[in-house]
Amino acid sequence: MASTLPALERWVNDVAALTHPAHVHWCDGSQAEYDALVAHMLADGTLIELNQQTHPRCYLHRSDPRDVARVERLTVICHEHEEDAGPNNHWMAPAAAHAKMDALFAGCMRGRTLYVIPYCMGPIDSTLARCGVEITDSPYVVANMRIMTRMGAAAQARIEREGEFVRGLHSVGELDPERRWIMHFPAERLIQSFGSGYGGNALLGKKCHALRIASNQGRDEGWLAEHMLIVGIQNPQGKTHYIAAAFPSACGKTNLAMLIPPEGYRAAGWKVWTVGDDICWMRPGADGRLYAINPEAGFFGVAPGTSAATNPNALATIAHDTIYTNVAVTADNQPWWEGLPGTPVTDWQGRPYDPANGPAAHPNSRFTASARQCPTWSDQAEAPQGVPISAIVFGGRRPNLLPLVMEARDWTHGVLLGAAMGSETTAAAAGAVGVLRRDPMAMKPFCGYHYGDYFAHWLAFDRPGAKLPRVFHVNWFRKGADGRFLWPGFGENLRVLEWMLARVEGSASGMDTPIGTLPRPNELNLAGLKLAPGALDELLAVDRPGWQAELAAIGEYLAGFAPRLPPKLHAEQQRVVAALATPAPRAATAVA
Ligand code: OXD
Ligand code: MN
Repeated sequence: MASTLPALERWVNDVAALTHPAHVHWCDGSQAEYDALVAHMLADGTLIELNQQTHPRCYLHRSDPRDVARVERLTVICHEHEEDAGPNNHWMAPAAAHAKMDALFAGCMRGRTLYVIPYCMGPIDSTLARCGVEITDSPYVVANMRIMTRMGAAAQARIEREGEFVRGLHSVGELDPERRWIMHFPAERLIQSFGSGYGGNALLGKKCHALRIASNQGRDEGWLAEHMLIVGIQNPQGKTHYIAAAFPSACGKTNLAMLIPPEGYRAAGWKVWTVGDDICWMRPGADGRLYAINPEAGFFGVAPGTSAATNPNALATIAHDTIYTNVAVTADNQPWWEGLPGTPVTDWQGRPYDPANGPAAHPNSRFTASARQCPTWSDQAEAPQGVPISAIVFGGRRPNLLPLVMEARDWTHGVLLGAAMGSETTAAAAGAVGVLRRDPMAMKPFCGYHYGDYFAHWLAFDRPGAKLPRVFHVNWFRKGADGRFLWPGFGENLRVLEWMLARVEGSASGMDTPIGTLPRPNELNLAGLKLAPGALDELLAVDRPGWQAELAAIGEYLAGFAPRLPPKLHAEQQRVVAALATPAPRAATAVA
């Protein structure tokens, strides 16, 4: 018997009976097991050794070129009733989905090894953590799961103690895009993924469990599973505030989580601590504050754009013991992507590099590295109780209108700011890039139930005794008339975070406007920063006609969630509409 938990043993046996693997391997998560898997993958070409002098224990995986990103149109939430999945999800009836998946899985592991991966999302001894078991026929998935989760014997022991786990069944199948589905069965706490080896579709602990299934678990149990980084900002007095921030995929979460303070800040003693770069689980503590854990143990980050200038901490993190996927390589066999110095000789598909074929590295090429390798990894990241959150930040890629930063007047307004989030699409998902789409709380691809119910769940945290974080909205991507970014971003974003923390501590008054509280221009520390003339005014301006149109568009978007749209959220949108219709008081000079 491989497990003392009959339900786990039975499920593995049932899956083996359906898929007919040649071998079954229960993963213990040991280094020896990882090394053996890597050796096996090097031998069969799944992994390619990179330059071991410059990048010790780093390997490259080239995926099937038709399998390079999450596929939202094939990602399905199978609630019993379609209304429960909401207009924000693709839906299939559970019985139909099971029939489809059973047919795909039948005999699919013939000649392959079935790996059983027990894992824990979150610190192994945290009551906020939740466990799962992924079954897969991909050794690449096993190796990535070992980096991304607490995987192996300790997780299995917890599962056997608690008797509960999320089940995830994955097979690469034939990697045929026509035979690819990523199905979620929230009521059964079950995931089934077939036909893809790409991270977000195949490392089932990440998006499938920690967001789509966990959002359902969180709703049922009174917590939040969010697409957010968690970062600790330590001021020169030694006080650390933790901030959770939601941005859509490939909008800089990893960079913000590992931010390097500008020189003046460093000299003054500011420090930044990374707790997580992608997912955040939050729950109210006994003192009424929200406490957060990062359920992941590693980073599955977007490589292009990561450089010594943009994110030196990430570069240090991935200098060793890293799996690279779909990057290019240099003549001396180092990993390479757009944004790095040097020249690629081989592109992400293994072809001699030719600019006529497009970028050398795939725009969604990735690195997988243990969070422990990050120079700014927080000593609180393993704290079982989590870290208290002082501020929640929403943001997206908005070339115009949205100011650099604004603060919600209260929690309800904050929920509206999150629900109204929009962003230009990126390469993290298949489809057109650069198109504006609404992406509430950056959860559009990840919320495992009806958005209307999700907004209601958020609103419900505002209850007697709650000491909720302040809520902000930022826009690092605002462009001027010449099409250039108005704000330099990256480390300079700390200037904006400092203002937020001043608001949290009550030392900045801000300026009330109909859309929220903005910094007074003298409240942002701009010492040592060269902004283009007029840039700050533009970054902090409130374009009333533009906002009136935006609020109308938000209202129309939210109406799509009726009849489940919480009346309180509709009323809040109406309140802002009314505020925009009242003439600007003379003091609010930023309002045009
Ligand atoms: C990710 C994503 O991989 O959001 O984190 O796509
Ligand atoms: Mn993400």
